Amino acid sequence: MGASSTCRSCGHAGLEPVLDLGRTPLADRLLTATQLAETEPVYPLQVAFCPHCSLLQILETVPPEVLFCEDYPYYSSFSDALLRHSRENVLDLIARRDLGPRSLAVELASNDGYLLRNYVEAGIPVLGIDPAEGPAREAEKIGVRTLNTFFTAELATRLAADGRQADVIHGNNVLAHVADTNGFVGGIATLLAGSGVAVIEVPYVKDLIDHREFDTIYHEHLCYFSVTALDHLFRRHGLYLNEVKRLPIHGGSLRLYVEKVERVGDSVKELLALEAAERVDRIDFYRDFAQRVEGLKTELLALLRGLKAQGRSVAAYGAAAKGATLVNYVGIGTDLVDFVVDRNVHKQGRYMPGQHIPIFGPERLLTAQPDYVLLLAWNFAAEIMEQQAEYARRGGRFVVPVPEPKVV
Ligand code: JHZ
Repeated sequence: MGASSTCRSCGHAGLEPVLDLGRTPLADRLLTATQLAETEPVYPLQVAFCPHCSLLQILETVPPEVLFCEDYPYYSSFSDALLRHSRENVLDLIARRDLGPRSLAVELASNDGYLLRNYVEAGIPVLGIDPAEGPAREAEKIGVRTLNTFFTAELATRLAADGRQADVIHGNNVLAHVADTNGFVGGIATLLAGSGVAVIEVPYVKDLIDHREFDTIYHEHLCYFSVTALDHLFRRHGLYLNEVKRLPIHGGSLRLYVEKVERVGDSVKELLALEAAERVDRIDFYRDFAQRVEGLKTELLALLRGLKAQGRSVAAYGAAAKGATLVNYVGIGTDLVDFVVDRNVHKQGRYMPGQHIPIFGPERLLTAQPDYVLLLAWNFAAEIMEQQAEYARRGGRFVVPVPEPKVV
């Protein structure tokens, strides 16, 4: 663990620096009141590009046990949009792949069972795998059988040896989180049945760069994928990226359909061509990113300071991991934002890392009625603004920070 100087995917040694976000605390390490007095661990957050396989990545690897095991506060089921998105994905796959009671659907990083529950409802056997204790317990409660552990190449070998190969393997927002990228993808190849499909979602690096989504960079996210980088990665393990869809979720994601048989479709060819045309596979594409991120910081600070100078009160919505990067990099403390609200009960009563902004339930927006709410979970802006219609009706306004800070 610690800092690496070689590419996480291909091992190339000449990584090119792209962005340095300084030393930041861990994004999901929300503090209890007693922890406020303790020194918080901080880690360097530097982003670099591999000119050999095109993978954008951070250099620091924080041990996964520190990031994901005990007290991991992220529970997928608090977003209705994510639940809908996952359900549609599953129903589509059941129909397309003709899945039934003799099939097996496995999810890597199954969290609280938000996705696999849809297979359980349809009578299709499932296995969830997730190292986070709290979410795994919730999954079991709703009937989603879950192994509370990390998915590794060894675990894949054991499951396959037990005759448990999967017809579908889901992996949503997990590939970027694993330190042993090749071990993980090799494990997918082992666990996947010959005719099976791995359906993997990752945030898309082109959206990150195009829309200045720098706040999605934190220590949990080790890699930021392009189709070009993914194609290299899967081929190394005898897997083929045959179909890809661009999705709006999380600020712009890719859904990848990966199989053992090579039949690369137009969707993949088109995105590979687009990336080549826009030079996503070259350092050029990333060169001015640091400067554009710096620009966003200046604009957002000016906006918030301006509101404060006019005597306006500001709160924030979403104790999201990305919110931690945003408040720490931009330097937003309780001088600018009074409190954060979040529907996730496991986050309420805690404090944002680094800036120590207190977290409450969303009802606080109506009792305190701040003049503005900074949307730290801007990726769910539509869902949140709809829920907060009453706050808006009473005159409240929202500030969206990304891609350019604006009041809506
Ligand atoms: P959210 C998550 O990151 C988790 P985060 C993870 N790190 C990852 O990889 C990315 O997604 C892709 C709350 N909320 O999911 C819930 C409400 O309170 O955008 C969350 O705490 N009310 C694995 O943490 C937060 O906002 C609502 O109506 O950056 C959103 O966090 C909704 C919709 C959300 O991302």
